[in-house]
Amino acid sequence: MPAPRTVLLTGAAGGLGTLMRGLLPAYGYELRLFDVAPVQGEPDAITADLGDREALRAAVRGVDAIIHLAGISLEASFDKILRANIEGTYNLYEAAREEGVRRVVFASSNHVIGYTPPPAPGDVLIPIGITRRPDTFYGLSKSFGEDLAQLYWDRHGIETVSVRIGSCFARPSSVRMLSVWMSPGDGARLFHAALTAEGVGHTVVHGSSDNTRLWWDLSTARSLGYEPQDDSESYAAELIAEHGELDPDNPEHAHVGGHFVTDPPIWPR
Ligand code: NAI
Ligand code: 15L
Repeated sequence: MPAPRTVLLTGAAGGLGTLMRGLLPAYGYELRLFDVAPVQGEPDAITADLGDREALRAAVRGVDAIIHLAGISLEASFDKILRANIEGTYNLYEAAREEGVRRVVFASSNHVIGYTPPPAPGDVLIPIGITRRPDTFYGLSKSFGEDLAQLYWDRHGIETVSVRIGSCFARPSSVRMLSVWMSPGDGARLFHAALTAEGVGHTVVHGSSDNTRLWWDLSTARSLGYEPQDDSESYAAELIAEHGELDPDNPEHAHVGGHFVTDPPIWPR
């Protein structure tokens, strides 16, 4: 596969999309931007909903690869998740198939395995193949996205790297994030590896920095060529002084999904 150059970035107006708009061009990518919200300072960005199949098809036409970040990024009602994350991701893969795009990087989430307990210090890290235990309709939609990616690889030969992102923000803001944080710089390194690694088929990876308190195994991500450079530990003293250590008897702390596990479900539909 020739190295991709033109990349469609969906969700370009969001937090992660904004970080990646700043970082990915340094790797030589030309980004085409897509979001239902206007992208500030980017008059050429495509403003459309993932439900608009014609707009999506035009958006993917001619790109070498897609980084799919668009969607609802937190828990929401099932109907909203269904439209944006489940149908929206299906629409994206259909557009990729129709237009011959061969590589997708899918923003999956740690909430696919949110009910998993964190490993105790010294225990084996959580492997990528652990049974999925979504903690929300949101996590369930990311699990669907991973299965959709597998189907489009097996049936249509579209390759995907599904990145189960921990927390990708400028800096960690909770003690939990000391374990799951992915620095923006490491996020860009991982997306670049996911765009360029050869023969990925459908590969699922955990997405984090090389944190001292890491909960999951990054070896699958490393096998793509990802070499994380950052560690959240430099924020540990400050965050622990403010919030205290995680308490394994607190249900929010006893699962990797954190408050997603304990927040009340969002009803009605
Ligand atoms: P965000 O909520 O800031 O950005 C999501 C973007 O998607 C928004 O700009 C929104 O307008 C757009 N969007 C939502 N529904 C849409 C639709 N129907 N059509 C077109 N655009 C739509 O979220 P963030 O933090 O930037 O996350 C980006 C992606 O990465 C999301 O898919 C999220 O689930 C995933 N992710 C992010 C993590 C993080 O730490 N930031 C962790 C795990 C996963
Ligand atoms: C996610 O999947 C969310 O999109 C993000 O906003 C964070 O909440 C992150 O997970 C997390 O678990 O910290």
